[in-house]
Amino acid sequence: MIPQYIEHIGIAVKNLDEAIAYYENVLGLKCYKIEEVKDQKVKTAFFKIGETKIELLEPTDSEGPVGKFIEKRGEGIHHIAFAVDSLSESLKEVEANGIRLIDRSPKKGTEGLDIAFLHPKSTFGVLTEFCERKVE
Ligand code: CMX
Repeated sequence: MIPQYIEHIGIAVKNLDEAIAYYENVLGLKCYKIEEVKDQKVKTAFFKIGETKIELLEPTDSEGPVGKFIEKRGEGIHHIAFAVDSLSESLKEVEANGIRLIDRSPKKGTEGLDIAFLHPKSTFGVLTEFCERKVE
């Protein structure tokens, strides 16, 4: 299992509109999609840079994962997501190496991806996501 590229970087923000204005007006990137993910209690905005995306995450509920993150640690980088060939195989492999999984099996994420998270306490403080693009 070797991650192929950085699929996206998730960034927790308090206010999506204000953060989008920075990425668009200061950095000159273009937001191509805004999507609410009810399960994860977030509203997301996406930008593309090469193969990698920036995913802005605004909490819709202070008790959701991003709401709790901002409350405890403030705004900033929330997670890094690696594209992998086979999500289920990758999860088995990292678990066999003693890494704590948050998700034992793939979940449906945004952008048509199957996703699963590794716990930041066993990945040197970085919440890590694996993503696999399903052929439609
Ligand atoms: N990065 C690094 N460390 C993090 C973290 C993050 N994003 N979120 C929490 N932590 C830390 C906490 O600060 C805490 O550290 P300390 O004990 O040293 O204070 C530790 O991890 C455990 O925290 P916890 O209170 O036990 O657990 P939480 O209830 O805060 O949950 C986590 C943390 C990662 C298990 C949970 O947020 C989770 O399951 N995340 C996966 C789903 C997710 O993040 N979804 C949002 C994005 C969705 C999307 O991309 O669409």
